[in-house]
Amino acid sequence: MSFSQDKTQLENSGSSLDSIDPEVFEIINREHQRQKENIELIASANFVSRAVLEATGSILTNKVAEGYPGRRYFSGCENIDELENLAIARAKELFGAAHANLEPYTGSQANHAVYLTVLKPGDRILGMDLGHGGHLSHGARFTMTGKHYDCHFYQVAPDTERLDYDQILAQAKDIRPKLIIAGASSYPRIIDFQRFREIADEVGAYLLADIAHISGLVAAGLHPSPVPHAHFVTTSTQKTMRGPRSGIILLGEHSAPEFARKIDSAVFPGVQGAVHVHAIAAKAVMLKEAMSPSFVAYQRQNLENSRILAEDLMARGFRLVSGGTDNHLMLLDLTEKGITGKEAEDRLASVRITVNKNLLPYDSQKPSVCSGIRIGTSATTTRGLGSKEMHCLADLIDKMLSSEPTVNIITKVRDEVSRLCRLYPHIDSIYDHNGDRFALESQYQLQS
Ligand code: DSN
Repeated sequence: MSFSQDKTQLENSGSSLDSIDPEVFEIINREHQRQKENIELIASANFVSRAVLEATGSILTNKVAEGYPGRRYFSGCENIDELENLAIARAKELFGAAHANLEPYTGSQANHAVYLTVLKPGDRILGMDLGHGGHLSHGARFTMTGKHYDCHFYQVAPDTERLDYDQILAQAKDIRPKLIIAGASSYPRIIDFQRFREIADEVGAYLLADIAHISGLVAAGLHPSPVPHAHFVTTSTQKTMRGPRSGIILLGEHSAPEFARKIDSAVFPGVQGAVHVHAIAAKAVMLKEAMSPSFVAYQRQNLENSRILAEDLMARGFRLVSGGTDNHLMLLDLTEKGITGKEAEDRLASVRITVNKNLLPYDSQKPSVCSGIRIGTSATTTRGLGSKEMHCLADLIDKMLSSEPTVNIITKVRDEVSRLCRLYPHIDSIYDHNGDRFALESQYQLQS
């Protein structure tokens, strides 16, 4: 094929992914179908609005930009500068931050930029143990962080399964880390960031608060904010924030004067190259949505759904790590039910309920098996499921996990999942900016 034929094909292709690449089109359609037919209870999952989806898939993906607004390495960035400045201003306003960097590709990249800002190879980090709720990028030995730095870990207390701040202080005094990381991927309780800062100050460490899971709750004022306390705050944006797969770094008034320029240099050119301009646009839209009263209403319902589901499951004999939840997620210990996390994940998947197996504190199982599962309510709440449906979900989970389900039970649970999915269709979540209600509208149009 000649160059001109190739150009003509590109120009004539219009919007038709189906004609250009039927295989990819078909896979996307199948995934769309899967999302429509499954109850999504993975705690890090969510559904973005049509507006966020449009920004993510926009022509901004064509633009190359490196550096920061007004300081670019390529020309033609006048629109991109305006866009990034808008996103930065919104992030600062929403989180009460003095400085925001919107360029990290992910939450992990944001963490790596913080490490590059304050650490040298071999420096000591104290973060939360992966098996107790921490995150891979906080220093697990097989990761880049684990290989480059001297990583130590605090755990939850054996009796309460909660953070024991006195114990963390004692450990910090012993280890003398240069950086302490507060934040988790599977911790169902409030995190006291002020106390973490006091601990960091006592041992002369910097404090990083990684709020990837709870940033939507923080933005809505439903979890204490780390911005006034931590030297650095990082988050991914696709979980409770309900945005694209990306990251943000925030600095408070107290740390911006010292670290604003350093953190920007650490992101670019320190750990990243060109800006994902389409993701900056999607984050700007996400931030605008998060400023609306409907976002606060959504997060309130998310917390209410989580609380109801947790209480219902406990009433049905499930043991929850730490005895419950304060946020959007919970950890079920399945030891007494006689099944592993892996078996539970598979059993629920067979009736189209999606969860993930999860290590529990002091777990005796290996990570590919686990003794528990993690459940979160962010995605189902976006889809519109409310308190009544949480009672129903507790019943379905109980039927599938409390004993080996019969064929009859599996059929009944599958039917009920289908009914819920039809009742609350896979949606764009469009926010009613005139009121406190979040309204749900039109399905994605991929198949129409
Ligand atoms: N951090 C992982 C999780 O919590 O599921 C993926 O983002």
